Amino acid sequence: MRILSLLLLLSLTLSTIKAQITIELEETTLTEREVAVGIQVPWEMLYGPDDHLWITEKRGRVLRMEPNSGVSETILNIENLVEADSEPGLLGMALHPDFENVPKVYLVYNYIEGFFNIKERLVSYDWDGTSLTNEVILLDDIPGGNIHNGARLLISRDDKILMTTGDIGNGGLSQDQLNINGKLLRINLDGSIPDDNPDPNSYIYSYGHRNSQGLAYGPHDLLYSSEHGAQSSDEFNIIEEDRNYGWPNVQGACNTNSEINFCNTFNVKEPLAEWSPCVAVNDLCYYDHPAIPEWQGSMLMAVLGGFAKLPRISVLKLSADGQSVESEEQYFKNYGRLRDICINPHTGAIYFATNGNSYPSSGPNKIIEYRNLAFSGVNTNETVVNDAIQIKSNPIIGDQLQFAVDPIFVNGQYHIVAYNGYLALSGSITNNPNMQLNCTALSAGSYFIRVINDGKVSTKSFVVAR
Ligand SMILES: [Ca+2]
Ligand SMILES: [Ca+2]
Repeated sequence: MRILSLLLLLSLTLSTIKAQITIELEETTLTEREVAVGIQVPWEMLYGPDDHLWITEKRGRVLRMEPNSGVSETILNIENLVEADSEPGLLGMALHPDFENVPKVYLVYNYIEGFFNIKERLVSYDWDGTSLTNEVILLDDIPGGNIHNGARLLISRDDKILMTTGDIGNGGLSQDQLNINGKLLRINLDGSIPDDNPDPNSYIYSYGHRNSQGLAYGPHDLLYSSEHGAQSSDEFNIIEEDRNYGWPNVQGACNTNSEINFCNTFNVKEPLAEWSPCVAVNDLCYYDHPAIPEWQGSMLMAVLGGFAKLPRISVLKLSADGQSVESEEQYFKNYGRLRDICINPHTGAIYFATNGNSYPSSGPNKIIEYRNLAFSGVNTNETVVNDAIQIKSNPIIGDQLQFAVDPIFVNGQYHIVAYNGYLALSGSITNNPNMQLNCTALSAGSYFIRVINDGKVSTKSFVVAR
């Protein structure tokens, strides 16, 4: 009987341990939670200002998932439109920067035209609170291929759509200024060409790319991209307007005789870091949230594994000026291929999407969360106070952000966090519950204020519309 009790206790203990997988950073413990399983190859995953995860499934669906329960609804099914064999599919997604007032969703997918001619298009849909409706084609007839279709989307700080295109297996296209493959495109939200593009008659913003599938802003509003190399030289770049990134003449750094010649002639921008053999670098997300201090100021990069078979999340610690990578730490190597990552702006938790152990994904594909429970109020004495922050004139149009806090937060701290997770502003609440901040540094988009004082915490969302 005593042995039975011991065995029962042991099995209970083991099951408790299994339920609480953790990793230890220097001072922070991150706890795993399986949010959802069975996604049919998640490609893009965003944390929306509606506090839901927005996920594209490569086969042609968009899911909207409640991140605590993992319950999701299919809000768009265009499997009949989407070509999803091999690398093509429903791929990139971005939400309008003022989503609460302009609930538009931008998507990129591949389709078949004529006799198995693969194409790619950029479209917008309207979110009506239940589903995505009213497809509008913004950019059509982009040449696609069985491989290298780019398709990562990001809305720029000045409200343009940034879209990567791949070389579709034909490297010569990347240096051809008359072809939009192998490029980073800059597009107005209505699909027209911005008149301040390098060439006002072209969507092309930068060129010489092979197949870039990671785009994110980092410190000082620098724009970063990841890019798949051929067999070697996966790249991590800073994107500058009208610059040449070398492909197919240059792979990675300019370090062979022919590369050095080409780089000098065509002013090639070299990567900050490169990986050989290729590890298949993918989604990027800048981490500057106070929840995980060890990772602040780092770019998180989802890595599929590639030839090297080394899937992981790479934490790329950036220098203070953002111009170099100081170190790389690797985490989460035992989940198979990792395609995408996003950040919960409230808790600082990260979510990553797994893509199985083999291409294009045998599954099971999961959404996994890692969170510092000590930050978010769990296991601490932090008390959440509701309705303790008032924001004047939300959405914010001018350059002043005015908010009032309950007097219990006077002498506390405030953090203003963007909905993609980066810490935009922070400071002290001194003596006066009425705060007025210069917010010219905040670009259009969704944010929230988090105030904390003496074990009490409160948050409030707002929008900057410019
Ligand atoms: Ca390059
Ligand atoms: Ca090289």
